[in-house]
Amino acid sequence: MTTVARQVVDTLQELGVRYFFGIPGGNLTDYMEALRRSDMEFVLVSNEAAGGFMALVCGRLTGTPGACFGTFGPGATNLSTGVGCALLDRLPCIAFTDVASDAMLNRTMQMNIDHQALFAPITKWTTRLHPDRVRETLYQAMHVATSEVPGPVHIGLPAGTAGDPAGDEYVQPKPAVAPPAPESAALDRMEQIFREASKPVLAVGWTAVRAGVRSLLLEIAERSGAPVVLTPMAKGICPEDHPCYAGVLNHALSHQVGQTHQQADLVVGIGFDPIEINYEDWIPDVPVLHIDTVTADLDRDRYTLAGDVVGDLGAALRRLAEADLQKTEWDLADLAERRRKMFSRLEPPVGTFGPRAVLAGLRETLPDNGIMACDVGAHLHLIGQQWRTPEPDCLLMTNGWSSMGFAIPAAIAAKLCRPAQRVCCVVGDGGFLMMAGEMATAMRLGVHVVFVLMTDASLSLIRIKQQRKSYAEYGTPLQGEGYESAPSFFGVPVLPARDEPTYRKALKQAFDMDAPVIVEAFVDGQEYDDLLLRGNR
Ligand SMILES: Cc1ncc(C[n+]2csc(CCOP(=O)(O)OP(=O)(O)O)c2C)c(N)n1
Ligand SMILES: [Mg+2]
Repeated sequence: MTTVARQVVDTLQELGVRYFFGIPGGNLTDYMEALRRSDMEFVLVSNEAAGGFMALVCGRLTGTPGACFGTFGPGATNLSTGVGCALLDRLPCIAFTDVASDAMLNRTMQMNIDHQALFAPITKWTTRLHPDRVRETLYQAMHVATSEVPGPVHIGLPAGTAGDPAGDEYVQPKPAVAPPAPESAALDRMEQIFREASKPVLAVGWTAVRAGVRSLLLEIAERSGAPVVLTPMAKGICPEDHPCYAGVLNHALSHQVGQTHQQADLVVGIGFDPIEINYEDWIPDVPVLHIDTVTADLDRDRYTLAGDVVGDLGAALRRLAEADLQKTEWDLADLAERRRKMFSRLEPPVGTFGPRAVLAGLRETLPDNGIMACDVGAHLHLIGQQWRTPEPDCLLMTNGWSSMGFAIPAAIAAKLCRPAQRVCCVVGDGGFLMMAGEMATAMRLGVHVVFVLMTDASLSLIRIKQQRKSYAEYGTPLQGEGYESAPSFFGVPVLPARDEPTYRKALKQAFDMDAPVIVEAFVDGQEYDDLLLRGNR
């Protein structure tokens, strides 16, 4: 006889889940004991939101999500911040919470709220575990979470059932389903529309990264000579020095990227997921050809949807790559000049130590296969355009959910998943305050992550927005009277840097260590003001 708790852990392990992140309530102890005896690892976090972020980063980097957990009520609401991230960043995640027993479900009970209602709008599927259907439920959960479009699932663990006998079950795992091939009429039309355009621009999004279509995409771009613009989460799918590379939408200097896409006579969305930026926010007044696993989300009163190719992205792009494509009318020498101008503005001016210098120093120190996780704020907008990204897995960001606090847990999880690779994190001082407790987690795990803390004493992204409306800086400065930086957080040492040579030395020292370390870069956030939030056109 096996118990429900052991059956849950055995089944997760069979499905390839390696980590279970969370903060226990009393009901979880049976599960934790089962985890202790398994090859999986229970990772205690400081806030359940971090556990959610970590679980989805495991999904991103290994294809198999981690599991995460929060107890009743407040544990579940904390966890929901990570779970929502998995939904809007399209990543698999298996979330568990404690839920009331059948008898107490509709009674008044300490910490008790309706978790099914809480998780319904932020998951692909939410359910309650039944002792007779443990395997069936977990197989279904993994199937739903990993099938396109991937996302989170939630399973409530009814109180008092962990030690019950699990039922005998004769069920098989259900593999993820791949999207079907697009309809052939849609493919014919796609090819015709593409051939008829004289200046198509390829707008590549996050779905293209998941679909692994990098080489097909580059082949189409090279054969047609069409420029490529990327959403931030698609960074790395087209190298920054590629002759067709035009830049990233909606981040630093995106108005300069607009000098290219505003010339287009057709926008070809390739795995373009509007969760990062809507078509209407940047496209010129031209038709859209949308190629994705889901149908186009476009204001059809204002814009023409010339083609909507829904299904397997690889199949659609193969059709284009195999077509007899003519060179389009783009002048790639002009494009190269615009690219050069944009990147030269992103170089740190000599003798300054601002956000650009911090990123440039880190990029030079981090090997090409190193992973950088970044948080949300002004620094992210700069990273989006400035950071050279050799391949998509080397940069972890949230630009669908866009939650501050993502980067620190993301970097810790990345190091757990890819121990042989260098891992660092760029986080603003606001985001750091949100997740400072996870320094204790990093220390306990002993993971070598270099946390680069960008201290500009402000919620800079919001400060810039205040300034654009001529409002006062109110509620955005982070350091009041008596504020002091710390020499260490929970044992993680802080190497402070106020100038370039000290910073470079600190980075070297940090990467030479074998334990978590913070490099705190004190910078003037004014440098962002000219570079960010300049629009897309
Ligand atoms: C959880 C959450 N709360 C609030 C926001 C809104 N927000 C976006 S950026 C930002 C400022 C971030 O400040 P900091 O971490 O210091 O980064 P900086 O902008 O200074 O680079 C805020 C408050 C958010 N995205 N996520
Ligand atoms: Mg800041």
